[in-house]
Order: sequence, then structure tokens, then C-alpha cells
Amino acid sequence: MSTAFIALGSNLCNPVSQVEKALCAIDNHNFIKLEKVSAFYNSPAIGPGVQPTYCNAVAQISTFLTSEKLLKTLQEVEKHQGRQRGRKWAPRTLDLDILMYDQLTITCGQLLLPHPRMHQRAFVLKPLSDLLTKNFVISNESISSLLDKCQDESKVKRIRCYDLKARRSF
Ligand code: PH2
Ligand code: MG
Ligand code: MG
Repeated sequence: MSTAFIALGSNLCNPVSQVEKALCAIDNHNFIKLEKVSAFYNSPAIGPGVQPTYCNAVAQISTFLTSEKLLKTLQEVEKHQGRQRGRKWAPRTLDLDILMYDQLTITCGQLLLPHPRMHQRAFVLKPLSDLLTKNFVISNESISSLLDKCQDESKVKRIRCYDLKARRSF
């Protein structure tokens, strides 16, 4: 069994419920178990034009799926929740990104691991740090030093907690 971390983001069609719905869909999969979920955060959109605020969170899962199968499964969940692929960083109902899959490093192809831009993004590092001890190492650097060094000054605000048993945020 493998452990993976998934970043969730939405800035369209009630972002909080999109993230809650995605977490249920992930947990309902036979070969995926939701182990931990960070708090939900609001963050200003990084991307072109004026966009609605994002709701962001990170989930820790255990799974029997390979990283490729996991990616496919997450893309199906995105599609089911109305994700349309268009301009880069355009507003979206749901974005699911694999941040890490065990200690796996993949440097070419569609799936890159660990996620190549995660260390640049406060909306990923903050929720991720809810789930990890501060000494947890990602690509030879601890999560706390990645957070300290992160140049992304955008305000990432904790808005809700997630209750794993009730399967909803409050
Ligand atoms: N995702 C993007 C682009 N910009 N901005 C915020 N605040 N949160 C996101 O999840 C996000 C983004 C592309 O996936
Ligand atoms: Mg993304
Ligand atoms: Mg994505």
C-alpha cells in the first residue's frame, strides 16, 4: 500500500462544497482510503485576470492504485464535477493534483513527482503542513524550511475544519 498527498482547489460553483464533494468521491473509491484532511483555506487566485477566491485543502490517502491509475481516477473526479480544460490557470470547479506518492520521483511525462511547483505555493504548503510534522522532508528539504523560504506572500486564510467521520467541513 502507498501513501499519497493530494492538493484540492476550487474557485467556481461553491468552492467549499466542490472540495467536500471531491473528498467523498475519493474516499468512496474501493482502492483509496482517506487518512487525513487539512483545514480548508481561502486563497487569492494565482492566474490571469480577475478570478474568484479559491478554496484549497490537502488530503493524505493510502491506496493500492499506482500513481498513474491514481492520476486517472482523480481526473475522472474532476470531470464528474464539471472540470473544463481551457486556458492555463483559468478558474475551475475542481483541481486535484498529486503532490507526492511515497518517495517516488518522476521527472518526465504527464505526471511529475513530487509536484514541481508545490514549494512555490503557499496555498499548497500551508494546508500540507497541517498534516506533517515540521521535520518531514520533501526533496531534501523540511516542510518548515520550505514554508519559511516560500516567496508566495499571498494571504492564505484558514476558513473551516474538516471532520473525517462526518465527511464535511464546519
Ligand atoms: N490553482 C491553479 C492556479 N492558481 N490559485 C490558488 N489560489 N489556488 C489554486 O489551487 C490554484 C491557483 C492551477 O491549478
Ligand atoms: Mg493545480
Ligand atoms: Mg491540476
